[in-house]
Amino acid sequence: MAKIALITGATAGIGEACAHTFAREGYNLILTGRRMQRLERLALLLNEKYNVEVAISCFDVRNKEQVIENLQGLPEEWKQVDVLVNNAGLSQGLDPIDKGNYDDWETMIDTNIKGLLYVSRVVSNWMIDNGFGHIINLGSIAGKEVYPNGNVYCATKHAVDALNKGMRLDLLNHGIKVTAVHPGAVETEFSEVRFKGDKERAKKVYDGFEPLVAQDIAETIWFVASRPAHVNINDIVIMPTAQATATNIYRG
Ligand code: NDP
Ligand code: 8X3
Repeated sequence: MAKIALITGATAGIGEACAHTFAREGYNLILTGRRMQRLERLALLLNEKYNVEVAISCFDVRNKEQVIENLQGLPEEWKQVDVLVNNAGLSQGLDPIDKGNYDDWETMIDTNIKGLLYVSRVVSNWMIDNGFGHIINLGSIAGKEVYPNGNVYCATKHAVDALNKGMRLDLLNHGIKVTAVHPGAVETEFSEVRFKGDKERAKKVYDGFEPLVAQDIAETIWFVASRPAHVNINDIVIMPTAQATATNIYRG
């Protein structure tokens, strides 16, 4: 029987690249996100290209009831999840703490921390019942360092780092693997979302150096997921060669 990967935030960027990569490796997929049309298009494409089965679950990770209802509503056979990629996440704004936008703060905290928790709560129970599973959490270099005006986004990714460690401890006796993947700059829709659709400003983030692309992270996640059963990679930081720290980028 084909293995199953559940990928949150599969409508763009790293999540979408993970969907392609796991499908290429023969996994059936549960893909989630808020943009139904993108999910439908991707499901069709992956089914045709790789002959894998794809289930779609469209919800906002910030809405606890929606998360529980949609995931628990999946047919039982889809709950045999081998790999959960906790990828859905975002940054909003880049303001100093004294000028921070309350809505931005809440969106980041609700998505990156609470959303990840809601999904993990449901899926970790399936994994416990199944007796197997691997949770891969998308952290960030922002979860290892704090940079000017990154305040709340960095706090949410530090929380992911802590939750990653906590999950590993709590799920240890169930044989469930837990890994965090922490990327530096990856050119996706991330900066466009951070700067609320300002494409010019978003593009500048990646000016003058070669950033990572989503596929670089998807291949890393696949590497982590495909280690032998007795091997767990706890934590991995992956940066563009031109980036030494969150703010130290060599732009030629
Ligand atoms: P993208 O903006 O390209 O993709 C983000 C994904 O998250 C989308 O599929 C989006 O789907 C989903 N998402 C966002 N909010 C919600 C929500 N409330 N409910 C459900 N899904 C949601 O960004 P990336 O691919 O770059 O980001 C993926 C992850 O990687 C994030 O956790 C990010 O913090 C992390 N990361 C990114 C880095 C980068 O430089 N790009 C570096 C380090 C970490 P939809 O809008 O359809 O809901
Ligand atoms: C995304 C990378 O440096 O913009 O998590 O925080 S950074």
